[in-house]
Amino acid sequence: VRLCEALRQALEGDAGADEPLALHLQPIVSLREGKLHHFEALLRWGKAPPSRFIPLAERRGLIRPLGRWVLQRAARLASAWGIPISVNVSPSELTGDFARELEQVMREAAVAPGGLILEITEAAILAEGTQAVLEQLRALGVPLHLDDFGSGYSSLEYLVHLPIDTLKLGQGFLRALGDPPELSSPADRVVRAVVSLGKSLELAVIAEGIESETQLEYLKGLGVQMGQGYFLGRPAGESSAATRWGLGL
Ligand code: G
Ligand code: G
Ligand code: MN
Ligand code: NA
Repeated sequence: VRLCEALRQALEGDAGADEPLALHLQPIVSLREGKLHHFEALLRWGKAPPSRFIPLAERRGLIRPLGRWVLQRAARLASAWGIPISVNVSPSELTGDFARELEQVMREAAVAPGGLILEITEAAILAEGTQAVLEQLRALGVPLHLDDFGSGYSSLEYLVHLPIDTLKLGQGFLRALGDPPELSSPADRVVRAVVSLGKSLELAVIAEGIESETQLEYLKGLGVQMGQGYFLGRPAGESSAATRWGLGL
């Protein structure tokens, strides 16, 4: 309950809040040119890990205001920097008027179409009642990236029906491959199969969790378009990210 109260204060931007909310930004890089493609926004709140306070926010009915805070902040950065930013959304956010609220946030911050990207999980797609919202988001032209692809219960059917643009290949694949990646191993075969699935469905692929040059070279060799991971850039606060990537703040 105390943690919940503290989170509420942080959300209200209370001067009394011990720990303010902050966004960290991690680059997603196009592998061929090594160029920044967009940033993923990762919510930070003091030392508490998101795996702790996001479920708390969900239980306590704070996930909508928290998600809104993230979207507004990300929208302002995307607008100021002229770089798209992807935002993680929980299944419970994709209900009701979410699409209209997002449209309003984008309008207020004057974000270009495509300037805000949503990262959704397989759980969100399978959850009751999210389909209508996903269709509305499609109608608005909001890019949808499927996060942690391959880590849950993939029902491949939805890839054909849903307005997804991009698959984010979960870190588990690179972990399973070993470093250097072991060719012809089961993990290698699965990764190749997923990359070719992406190609045939005309979905871009982002490989997550790239931690070394050998992993990067392996993925480039497979024709994976984009990557994310400590080797390409760690998550950093707003001003560090702006400095590192030469963006005006
Ligand atoms: O770097 P990292 O520990 O921050 O992220 C851990 C998890 O928290 C990831 O699965 C990520 O998707 C999730 N996460 C990070 N920021 C947000 C956010 O703003 N909203 C939601 N719903 N999840 C987030
Ligand atoms: O679930 P999602 O993909 O949204 O979570 C992203 C998480 O992955 C964040 O916690 C981020 O800090 C973490 N992350 C990003 N790059 C790497 C990496 O190269 N290695 C590891 N171990 N974690 C990473
Ligand atoms: Mn993500
Ligand atoms: Na992910």
